[in-house]
Amino acid sequence: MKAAKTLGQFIIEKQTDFPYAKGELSRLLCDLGIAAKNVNREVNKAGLANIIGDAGSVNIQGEGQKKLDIYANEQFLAALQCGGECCILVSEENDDYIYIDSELSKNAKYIVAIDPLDGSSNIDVNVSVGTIFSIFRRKSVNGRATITDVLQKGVDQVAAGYIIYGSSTMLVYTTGKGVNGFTLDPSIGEFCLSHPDMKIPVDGNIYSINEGYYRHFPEGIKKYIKYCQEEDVKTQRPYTLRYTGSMVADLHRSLIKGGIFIYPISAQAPKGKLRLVYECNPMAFIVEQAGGEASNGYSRIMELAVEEMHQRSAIIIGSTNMVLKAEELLQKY
Ligand code: AHM
Ligand code: MG
Repeated sequence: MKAAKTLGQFIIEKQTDFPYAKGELSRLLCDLGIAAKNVNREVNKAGLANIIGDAGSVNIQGEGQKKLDIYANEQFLAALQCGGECCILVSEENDDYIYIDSELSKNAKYIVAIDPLDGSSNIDVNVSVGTIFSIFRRKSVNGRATITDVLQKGVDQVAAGYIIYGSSTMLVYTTGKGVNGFTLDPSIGEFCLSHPDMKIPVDGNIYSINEGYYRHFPEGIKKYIKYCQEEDVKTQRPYTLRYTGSMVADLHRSLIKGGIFIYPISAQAPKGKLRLVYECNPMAFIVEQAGGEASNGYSRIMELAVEEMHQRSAIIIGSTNMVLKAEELLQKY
């Protein structure tokens, strides 16, 4: 029997896609994989240890932090500090960006933006959660990297990925040459290539949106929801609704089966809820690389100007034909 390729082996093998690569991005991706394994271990024993529930603190977005949000944030920060390839970390859990000041990182070129534990309210009820990461190369050459290095558009990402802590744990990433998925084999403690060259179906029949906020959505989104619910054999409508409250889980399903995920602007969230830098952009990079689309309804997500680290955006993302239809109705009404 042929042994499965591990994440580490795959990353090193793919380094030749970038002829001038010195292995720094490869090492950075491996560091993120190690932190993911630590977080996975804690997520898996959440019910046993005293790590479920609120930490009693609030992050910059005014959201209550879970103990595991903080643990995951510390794990990723520690891995990047030890690795020496990252000069700045931007995290959903920290108001400001963090300089990685270690002797090892004095020549580090990369900036990592991360949502350490997305969908963390689902931890207490054993529903899948995830980690989302985005990687940029700093633009400035000398001195400390600055806020300008941090505020880059999605199109400038050099890599992005997510980890889903689900019925199995998977790491999915892209460096701009397709998307590959790795499943954690707990018996050897390694992520192994299980989903090579992932492609999102062009069409789908699953839609994912928090319909509880229906009354507060823009007219075009209401029209799209009604379109999803209409009977039409040719387009397999009515579509099925699936919404977990974990974007990583909902998008992972869309990537594999086809589908659309929408978090629009609404009366309560006039700029949308999800964060552009460490939620929308990395997911947009992955979905586009798998052949899908990601927009805010009017413009491509990855081309949106980034004015501040914790900026929010509406997002319509998934199978191309579904995204195009939702955009069409949003723009019409
Ligand atoms: P979080 O990063 O604070 O966990 O919030 C992001 C999550 C997404 O994973 C999910 O799609 C969305 O928030 C759910 O929000 P809502 O409960 O408003 O539908
Ligand atoms: Mg999140």
